[in-house]
Amino acid sequence: MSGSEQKGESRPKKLLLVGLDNAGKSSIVNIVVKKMTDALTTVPTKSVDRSDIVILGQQVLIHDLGGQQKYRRKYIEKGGLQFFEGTDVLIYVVDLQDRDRYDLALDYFGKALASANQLKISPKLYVFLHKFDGPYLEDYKDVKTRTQLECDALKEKFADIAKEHGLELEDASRTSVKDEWGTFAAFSKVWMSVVPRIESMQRYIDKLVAENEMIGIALLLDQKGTVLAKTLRQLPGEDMEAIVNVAARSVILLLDWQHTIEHNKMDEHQSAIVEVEDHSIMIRRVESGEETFYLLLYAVAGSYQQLQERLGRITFTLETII
Ligand SMILES: Nc1nc2c(ncn2[C@@H]2O[C@H](COP(=O)(O)OP(=O)(O)O)[C@@H](O)[C@H]2O)c(=O)[nH]1
Ligand SMILES: [Mg+2]
Repeated sequence: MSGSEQKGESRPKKLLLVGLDNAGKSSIVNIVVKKMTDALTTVPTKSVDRSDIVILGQQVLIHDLGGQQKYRRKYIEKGGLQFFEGTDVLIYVVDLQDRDRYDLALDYFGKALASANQLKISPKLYVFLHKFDGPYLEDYKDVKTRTQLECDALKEKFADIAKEHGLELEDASRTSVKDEWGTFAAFSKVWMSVVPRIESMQRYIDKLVAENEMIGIALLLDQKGTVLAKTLRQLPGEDMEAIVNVAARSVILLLDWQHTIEHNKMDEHQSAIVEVEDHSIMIRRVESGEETFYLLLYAVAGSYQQLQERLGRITFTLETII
């Protein structure tokens, strides 16, 4: 047995964001950390530079590797290898709107993978095709511009470079700071790979929404208000993303309410309906062993009463899964 993989020891996982300068790495980290954790604070987010978060007891370190030329040289030259050491997940961010530097971006990706090869590590690889917004998005939607084809070709090039280095791309997602939940969703695949429990949670709430027409949104949060999983039903004419934001913010109310109201005031169903900005959101406590989670549901049809009746069964299953 190898000594490097000690059982029961949960060493911190290292996520490395790599990409040229200005690609959007810091912006992505800010969004993800904010979406995961800052539903907790009513104070607007200060520019977070947090790179150390704990998800379900697993410590995750997020390192953002500067992409300016002088640093790029430093990272890939001998001696700079320590930046890649111990990387569990490498997220490569490329600016879709910076077409002039696609080749440079691909080149840097190849060099980063060469460093991984040299260290004999095989991090999970994700590519974020970032800044998928504004004029680029307009072009993308317009078939005549062939931007979609160009985007697919770029993705293929990343996949090919990965293969050349004996690695495989787990996923390539289009992301934008203008779609915060979309960026969060792209990142949730990354969380799943470092914290496998999240995957079963996500699968469960996907199923929950798929099987219950009245549920428009389901979010699963931990006790600190960290969003662990999210599913939403796309409904024409409804801005579901906006409601997700409202729902996530209802956690603030939840925690206030926890502080002011005794636990036993929660009704026998262990649930409560919170009114936030014209929307009713149902929050249900889920106990699993020593841990407490919260399931947030937003009903688009039917009543919460109907939903509540089903919830006993739903949360029971959830408790056994997580
Ligand atoms: N249009 C657009 N601009 C973005 C996006 N993400 C970041 N930016 C801008 O790109 C610039 C560089 O972002 P930053 O996160 O500092 O990049 P980094 O150097 O890779 O860390 C900043 O001016 C951001 O506001 C995006 O999704 N869309
Ligand atoms: Mg930066």
